[in-house]
Parts: sequence; structure tokens; C-alpha cells
Amino acid sequence: MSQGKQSPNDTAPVAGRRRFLNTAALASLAGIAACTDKTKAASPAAAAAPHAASGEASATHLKPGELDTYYGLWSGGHTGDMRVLGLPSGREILRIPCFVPDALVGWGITNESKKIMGTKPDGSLRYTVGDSHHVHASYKDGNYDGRYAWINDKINSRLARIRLDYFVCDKITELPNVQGFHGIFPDKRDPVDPAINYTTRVFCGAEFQIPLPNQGQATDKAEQYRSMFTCVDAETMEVRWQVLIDGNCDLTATSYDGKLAATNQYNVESGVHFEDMMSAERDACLFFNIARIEQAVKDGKFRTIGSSKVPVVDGTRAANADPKTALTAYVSVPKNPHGVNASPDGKYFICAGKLSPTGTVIELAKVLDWFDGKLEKVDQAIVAEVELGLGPLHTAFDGRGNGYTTLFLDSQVVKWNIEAAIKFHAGDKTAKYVLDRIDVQYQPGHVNASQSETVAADGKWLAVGCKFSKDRFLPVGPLHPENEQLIDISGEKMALAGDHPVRGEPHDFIIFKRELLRPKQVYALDDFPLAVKDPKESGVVRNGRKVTVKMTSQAPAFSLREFTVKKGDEVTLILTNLDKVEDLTHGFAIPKYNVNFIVNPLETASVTFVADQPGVFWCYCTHFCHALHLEMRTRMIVEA
Ligand code: RUQ
Ligand code: CUA
Ligand code: CA
Repeated sequence: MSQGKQSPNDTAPVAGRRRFLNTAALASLAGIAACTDKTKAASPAAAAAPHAASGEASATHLKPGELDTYYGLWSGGHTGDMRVLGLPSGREILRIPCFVPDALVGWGITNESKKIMGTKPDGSLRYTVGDSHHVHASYKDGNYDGRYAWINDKINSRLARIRLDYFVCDKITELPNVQGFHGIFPDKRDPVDPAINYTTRVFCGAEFQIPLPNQGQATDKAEQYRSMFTCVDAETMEVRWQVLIDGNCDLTATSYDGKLAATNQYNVESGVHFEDMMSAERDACLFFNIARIEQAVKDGKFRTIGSSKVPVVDGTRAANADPKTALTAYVSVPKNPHGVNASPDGKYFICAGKLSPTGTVIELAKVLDWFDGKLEKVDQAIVAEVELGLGPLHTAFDGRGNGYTTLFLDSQVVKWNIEAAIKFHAGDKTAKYVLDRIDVQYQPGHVNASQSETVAADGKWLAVGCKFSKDRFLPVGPLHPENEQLIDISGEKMALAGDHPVRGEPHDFIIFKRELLRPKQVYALDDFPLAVKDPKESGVVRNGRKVTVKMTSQAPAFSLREFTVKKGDEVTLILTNLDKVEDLTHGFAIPKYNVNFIVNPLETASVTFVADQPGVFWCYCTHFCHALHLEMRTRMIVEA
């Protein structure tokens, strides 16, 4: 379809090679893009006049002491954490460890964090690597409600939840029977009960197809490799159900009425080799009818796979040909799409083309019509398929009817009007849908705007995750930072407002108004079952070879000056920080025992270790807390 289209009335005529990318062209372009700047020269819009900065852009430079107006929650990529940025300044304020140990807070060291991360029978961490991609937060009435954020780990198929009152990870769930867990999105309300106008589910797409169950059988039979779409309960974090599908899942979006979730599919071919995944001209955007799936699970129309107890319903094409009973609908979109995003007016999902230079607009009301038997073919839900540029990946929104799509190969963001694109697609060739293009530095992946996928999209700021920074920062050897750029989108023209180096490698992020969160700055003592509530409770309690050491901290001292254990004891040390003052954190390090963690105001944390080395060990406070911080120590004596 895209090949038959006339070029839009863009800044320059669309050259033939821009119409469609075959595999070879993509490979060569990607090569060029990654190592030189030739893509800029090849791009017609790159020659356009530089964009004038508008007044808003200077707001990125906050005066000392001024606070940002937006929070940004960023994925940390393979550092396996979530990062909190203040915007528009771009300052990194916090890293929240989830999937990977963290040396500052003792994540993966304390018993509490190990329990969340998951351990092997010997007590060691099950995983110490992660690859976090996607960050989304819980909704109420179509806007963020400040309860939770979620982030995925692609390597080990884990979903982590962050409490947005304390900015800590409180639960991690590993999805069964999937690999390459990529896109996530919370639902925005319940499809059936109108009273439930907030997030109760998180949907998770699995990118890689694997033999099911994956126990070593039939590994050579590619036709038996399958992928699944998973629903996790937002409160309990238990897996509710899975849908067996044809093809694979990449990214995920949800509708504002709670009725639909979708995933873009780049491998409908179910290829196990690179070339096979690009053999079909079109792939799909796969829709899930949430109410029907939940009903099928209730009615017992499911099976289970392997040792997992999770209900698996059948979402394959063959089983869902009748719209009246279908759980799924496969909408055909051009070759190897990436990114599916929900417009803030609730009407459309946008699929970016990746190997096709197009954006596809799918009207959700029409998808629902198909499920109701009122639309003959589900592909009729496509209301636009228009050219945007080379390598479209992700789309953000300004709440004024415009989409902002990253063009990986063109190193640009293109601003386009969705209703104009629909008119153009319907035959009105005078409809000018491309409104602006801006060069970014360089090769952008994710893009998101302030409040973008909420009903409160405000069209102020656009952040662009540039995968290559090349010459934008002081050279620091072969590993370059990535460049998170900030663009002012409040005017008609986009204006570049700032470069921000970030450690590799964030993928997705969300940006929202600071008023939506009310973080707590001090813990509640009673929230910790092990809390040592009074310094008088401090001491050493022996139970055979198991020893419990209870201690409190109050600047500048620990409640015990020393404590004694015997070589070979299994020691559990519990530390409660009784300081109630905001920002008064203590650390606790034990030399030679690989122990270091912190306790924030009124927090309790514990560690367990075997006292296998006799001697005197000065346990000291690692977090600067007081003028006598250096003196804040206790002695662990391990008797031979
Ligand atoms: S996907 S750009 Cu996870 Cu686009 Cu990273
Ligand atoms: Cu307590 Cu430093
Ligand atoms: Ca494909």
C-alpha cells in the first residue's frame, strides 16, 4: 500500500529509495548511519534552515535552587535500574535499582532486596544481569495517579514494580514460558466495570518465539516456536493469564476505555533467522479483546503449559477467525513495524514502520466494530498509512492532534498531524500532514512528550533518546554516552533545547507533571516487621549456630560499640535507622565480608552472612551523616 502513495507535500520530493526499504538497503543504511554523518546529507530536510529557539527553551537552564517542573522516569538499560530525571533541566536525581545489584543502597546485599530480586536455594541471587527497556506508570481516569511504575527486564523476562511514594522497587515477577520480554503497558481502566477507572493489569509482550514447553524437545522445528502475550495483576503482581499467538510481540499499547491492548509484530513469519523475519511485505498489529479473554479464563477455556499454572488461552489466527467470538484481531501493517502508541484523544493507535517509511493509524472504534461483527475486514480499521521518513520507530503526542515520530535512519523527529494524515490517506492530496522536521544527534530510538500517553498531554517538552552521541560530548574513549535531547514543542516549529549525556542505555521513558507525585521522605518504622524500635533492644541473640545482631543508628553512633560472634556462626544483622530527620541516611559496611548497605530515616534492613574469618572488623558508616561521621563505627569481633 505504501508503495502506491504519492509523496506528501513535504519539504522535498520523496526520492524513490525512500519509498520502501528492502533488507539490503536497510543494512547498508544502518551501517552508514552508525559510523558517519552521511545520513544527514542524504536527508532532504537536513538542509533546511536551523530552527529558532523559542522562549520556552531557556527554561531548561534552572537557576541554582530552582526545581524542575516535570519528573522523567527513564529505563536504565542494562544497568537494570530505573532512573529519575528532573525536566526540563535533564538532571539525574535518583537511580532505583531493580534487576541488578546496586552498591550504593545495598540492593542485592540486604535480605529484603534479595527476597524481591529472587534467590537460588543457596541464598545467592538468581540473576545479576538485566536489560530494562520500558517504563510506564499506573493510571486513574486516563492520567498518572502516582501509585506505581513498572519496568521490564528483557533478558530474564521479569517485570518490576516501583512504588512511587518511596521510589523503590517492591516486587519483581518472572513471566513463565516466554523469552525476550519487551513491551509493557498498564491498562487504563477496566473493560467491564466502569467503577474501576484505574490500572489493575499490566500487559507484557514477548518478542522471541520458543518451543513450548521449552524443555529441550523439538528445538529444530521452527514451526513449533511460539510467543505469548501476558497479563500481570497490578496489585498482586501475579501472572493472571497468557495468550498463545501467531507471530511475536514487540511493543505494547492500551486503549483509554480498557477494552483493547495491542502489540506490534515484526515477525509474523515466525522466522528463526534474521532474513526470514523480513521475508513478508507486511506484518501486523495484534489486538487483544480484554473482556473476552478474561471471560474465556473464567469459563475454563484454557490450558496450561509445562510446570506453569497460568491459564493460557488460544489467540492464534485459526482459532479467532469468527469476529463474534474472537479474542484477538490481526491488523496488517507494513514490514517489520516498531512501536505502537495510543493517541491522547483515545481514538488511535499508531504503528511506526521501521523497515517501511510509514506511520499506520488504526482507529480503535473500528477494531471494536470488527469484534462486534459490524466491520467486514479488520484491516478496514486502518485509517491512514502515510510516509514519514526513513526508519520510523516511536511516536509521542502533544495533545493538539500531532504525532512526533523518531526516524532512526534519517536522524530526525518528524511532527505530523494525524487528522490531516487520515484525510490524505482518504484521497485528499492537498492535506499537508508533515508539519515540521528537526535533526537530532543522532539515530533516535525512543521519543516521548510531557504527559504524552495520558488525557492530559500538554505539548510542552519532547525528549528524544538518541542511540549515538558521536561528537556531542567530550571524548571519553571508545564507549560513548547516549544523548537524551530535549526539544521544545510548544510552538509550531520544534526547537532543540538541550543535550544530556546518559550512561547506556536507556530505552523508553515517561515525563509527567511533578504535582502528580507526593513522595514520602521518611519511612514508617512500623512498616518493617524486623524493626528494632528502641536502642535498648540492641544486642546479640544466639540460637545454636544462628546469631541475630540487633542494632540501631542515630547520628553519629550505632547502638552497639561492639558485638562478638564465633567463627562459623550464621549471622543475621538487623539495623534500624532511628533518625527521623529527612535526608539523614546511614550506611553499614563490614570489611572483608562483602557487606555494604544503607538505611534511610526510619528504615530497617538486614543482612545474613557466615562469620568465616576470625578477627576484628571495623564496621563503619559509609554515608556521610554528621560531623562525626568518620567516628561512626562499631567493632565486629569474630572469635576463632
Ligand atoms: S524499544 S528504542 Cu525496547 Cu524501541 Cu528501545
Ligand atoms: Cu552515619 Cu555516616
Ligand atoms: Ca517481518
